[in-house]
Amino acid sequence: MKLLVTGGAGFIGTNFIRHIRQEHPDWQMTNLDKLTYAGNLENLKEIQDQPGYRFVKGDIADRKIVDALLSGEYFAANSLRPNTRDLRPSIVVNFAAESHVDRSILDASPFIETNVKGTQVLLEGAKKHGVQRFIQVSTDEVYGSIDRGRFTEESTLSPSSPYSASKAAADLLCLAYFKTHHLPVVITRCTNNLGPYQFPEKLIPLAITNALEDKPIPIYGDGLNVRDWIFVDDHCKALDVVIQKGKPGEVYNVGGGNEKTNLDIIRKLLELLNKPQSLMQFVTDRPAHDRRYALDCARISTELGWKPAYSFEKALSATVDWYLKNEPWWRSIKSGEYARYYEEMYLKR
Ligand code: NAD
Ligand code: TDX
Repeated sequence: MKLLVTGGAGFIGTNFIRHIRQEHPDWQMTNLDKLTYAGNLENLKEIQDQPGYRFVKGDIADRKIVDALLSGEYFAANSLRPNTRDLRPSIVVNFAAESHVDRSILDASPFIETNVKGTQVLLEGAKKHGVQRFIQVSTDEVYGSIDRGRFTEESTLSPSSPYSASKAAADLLCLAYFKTHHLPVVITRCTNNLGPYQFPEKLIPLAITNALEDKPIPIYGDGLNVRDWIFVDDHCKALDVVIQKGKPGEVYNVGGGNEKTNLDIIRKLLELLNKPQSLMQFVTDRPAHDRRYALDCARISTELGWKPAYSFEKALSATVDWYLKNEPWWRSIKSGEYARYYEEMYLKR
């Protein structure tokens, strides 16, 4: 297997690259990442010099670099080693995205550029160079909010934020390339991930790290919004199965089966960290804040035999442990450019 992984220096991409190294050491991987604020090569330090893995800094919306990578010319031009000529990827796994809803409310432009245009550039390159499987890593947010019941893969797309609208647009482009050009695209729509290496702008790492610094944890609205949480390892295992057995043109919902309100989570985290509940601070709600996400994941379990292994409790305590043990990782992020963004976001509320 020869994979082009995009956005591999971000949260889920990092965990995925580590998972593949562990489970399939013979698979070749090229990681194309623009290294935005969310990309961090520190995450892959132990892997960076291993044979079979290489990092390329670049933008998925840049036709030239995508074309050079998917044709294999990039490797021939950049290395004297003759065996690198044969590194033309047969599989694309597209994680690269602007991924934070709050940022998409402040400025949607990078979301359109990367999530929509970038995906289209990758699809076009994949079509031109005969890629055998194109995995689009999508999200449950494309369906919008649901008060009762669960979304199936056939549910209508009804995104609420510029982020989820850009992901829905990308999904529709992927399906159009399947129908029009028979490009073997498979889409996964996963619920909220938690685990190591998540950028501390997202609820769980933000709450853990703020609590460790005795800083208030902002709770949007009444804190009763519900998300279904999945440990990132379980998501990576689902993607591994989809790469090997997913049906072209198909969409697979991927969920952890752990519906929690934001308040449930923050209360539990403060308990685990032995910090006072008074650190919770209710702030103005996020505009168009989806009330509840819930997925029916029967297709991936019955057709591909995948099921999540982690309970929410196990996932949360593994995540807390990781942040406790990796303080320099999150401290360097929180003391840099991100600190200014956070102050601005938080003071606005
Ligand atoms: P992330 O923000 O942590 O990482 C995104 C990565 O993409 C970063 O390394 C960044 O540098 C890179 N990137 C951004 N723009 C790029 C571009 N134009 N070209 C190349 N690289 C670029 O995101 P994440 O949480 O790891 O999410 C990965 C994917 O999974 C996204 O597509 C997201 O929509 C999807 N997803 C995330 C979750 C979640 O809970 N985090 C759930 C479901 C689906
Ligand atoms: O400070 C906060 N306070 C708060 O109450 C933050 C950052 C979030 N929240 C709430 C909003 C949501 O109800 O917590 C919930 C989770 O928020 P996020 O961590 O921002 O995630 P969400 O908006 O649910 O989207 C995530 O899951 C789906 C990822 O960011 C997306 O990339 C993925 O597609």
